[in-house]
Amino acid sequence: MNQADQLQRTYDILKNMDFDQNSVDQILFTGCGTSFYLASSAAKIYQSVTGQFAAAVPASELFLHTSTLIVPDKKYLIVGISRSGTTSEIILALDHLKGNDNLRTLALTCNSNTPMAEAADQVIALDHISEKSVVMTQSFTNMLYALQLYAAKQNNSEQDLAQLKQVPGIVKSTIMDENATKSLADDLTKTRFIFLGSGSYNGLAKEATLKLKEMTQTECESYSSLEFRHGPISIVDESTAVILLAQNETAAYDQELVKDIQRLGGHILAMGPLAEGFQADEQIILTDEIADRNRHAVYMPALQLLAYHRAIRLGFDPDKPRNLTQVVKL
Ligand code: F1P
Repeated sequence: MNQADQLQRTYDILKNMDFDQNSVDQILFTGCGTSFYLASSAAKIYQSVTGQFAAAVPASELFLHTSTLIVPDKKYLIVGISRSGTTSEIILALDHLKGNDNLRTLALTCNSNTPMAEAADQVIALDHISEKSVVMTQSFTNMLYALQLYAAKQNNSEQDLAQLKQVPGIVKSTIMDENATKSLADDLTKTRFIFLGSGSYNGLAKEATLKLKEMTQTECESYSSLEFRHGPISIVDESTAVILLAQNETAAYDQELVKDIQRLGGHILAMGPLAEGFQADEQIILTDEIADRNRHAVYMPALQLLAYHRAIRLGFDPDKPRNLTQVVKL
């Protein structure tokens, strides 16, 4: 619930940082688990803001399958993301790539006193985020926001920076509205959850899925929104809840998708800058005063709270997911 204040501190840190221009052929964003889902959104945001090739890859792939990702003679920036800075795979990946003159590294972490931060050429340190929970919540939102500010700075995009500056205030005014997430979380007739988001919002849909899985051990899935119609839609019935991360860019298709799912008995919670008259079972209407590419952090608290309320409703301790520790080590 204190994400708005933390986002403001993240803004102040990024505002005062200078970055080298990236004269590289490709940027690879990498991390594990939540930090990998963050990487997948961040890569798409970075590419759409700067026009420079960017992709995301799980940190393990960088040392297990290097030749599928890194081509000799091309220049790369590796952006390593890790709340703890100590997850085994991210350290192994950076160690494995050390000594390659075509590579530079940028670390994004909530703990700058770590081997990952020491190994990187430059560090974005969000040490004000000291989450005690196993499950990542505000660390995800803040690291995502930091990478959006980074992309806008790299592109000298005053308009994006001005819009991103509004994000902490928008989160502050929307975070207390828990009605839609709580009523869905409390509805025990819904036993199957699907999260849909496309483009840079697909990483958010995957992260929302992981939150629900970690906090409640519910089997749930995520898809790129329209992909859901190509097969997975066959599982929809009255026990299915679909959470759609809508955007202005996808508006022409979002309403039809909702209708298709409702026709099959599915229950829809739509979130985003929904136009007047948009129909869904439940709605969380988010501002359209900032562009799709800058609005991501505003969706996150509601998605995290859905998992939190569901965990409480089911009698689980959301801070103690089964089979998971705060840092996963090999
Ligand atoms: C990432 C991670 C999370 C997971 C759990 C343990 O760690 O594996 O994905 O949900 O919170 O940590 P990190 O590399 O970002 O510290």
